[in-house]
Amino acid sequence: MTSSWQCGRYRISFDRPRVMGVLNVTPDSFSDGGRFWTLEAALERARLMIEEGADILDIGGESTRPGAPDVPAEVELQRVIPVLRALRDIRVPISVDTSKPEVMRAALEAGASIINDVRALQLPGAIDEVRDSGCGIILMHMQGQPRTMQTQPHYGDVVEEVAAWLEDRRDILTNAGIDLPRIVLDPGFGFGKTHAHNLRLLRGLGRFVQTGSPTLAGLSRKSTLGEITGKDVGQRLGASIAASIAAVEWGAQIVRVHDVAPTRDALAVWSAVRSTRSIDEIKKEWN
Ligand code: HH2
Repeated sequence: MTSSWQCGRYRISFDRPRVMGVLNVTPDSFSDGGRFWTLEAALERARLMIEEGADILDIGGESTRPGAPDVPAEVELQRVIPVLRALRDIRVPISVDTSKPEVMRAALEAGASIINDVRALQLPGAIDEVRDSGCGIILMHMQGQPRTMQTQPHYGDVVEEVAAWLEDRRDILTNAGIDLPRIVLDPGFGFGKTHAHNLRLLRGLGRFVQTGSPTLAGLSRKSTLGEITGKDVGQRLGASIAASIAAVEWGAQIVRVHDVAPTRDALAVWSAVRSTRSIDEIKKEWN
């Protein structure tokens, strides 16, 4: 198992679970669309998440919620690049959530250290954009495309199929000359998956651990949590924390969340319960 992740000038260690804070600079994201839409609001949100202890920020300029329309590259660039430029000097690595090669190039030039691609670098030219940059890469699995992915997702063995697909994508990258320690895998909760598929994947994260690459889990506020609890998207904090804890318990190294501070608190307590180390050591690790 890779015990750290190489992301440009950063090396993220997995001596404890890492919290990736989500910043959607979009009008239509499923849980926070329109809230961090101006540059000022986006920067305020970014600074708050850093203060709360986010290990990584993930900035997105296109919603990938079920049914979301495609956004032209110029629009995505206008949303994401000014935020990146303004955050250039912050002390945490910034990830950009995009599938478009031209956005990847501009984001890396503007200081991003990670490219998070829900399409796993499948668009023509995407691999070339990231290859020589040294950036970290998140390869996520999605069945179909956002517009239609929830219509009728179908798998034989969802865990095996998703993990094997990600291993194949990872092989394509390493054969193209991208070093393994730059790559993180993500089963893509909610991306062409039913609620049952999502739960099966969560219980099956051990299979992703066996790939030897770090695993990221993004369950925060997602509809499966709403289905279980009957809560609207704004009321899913407890459910999201439980999902993050379950994910790290099953082997995820990174959780992608909208609510950084409560997730960190929960993970610190989880670490203390699981570990035989002293509380002082745990506090040092998390504060
Ligand atoms: N989920 C979303 C977006 N990007 N990236 C990865 N690697 N993993 C995920 O699970 C993931 C992701 C969807 O969440 P959000 O960004 O909050 O919503 P939207 O796509 O509507 O902006």
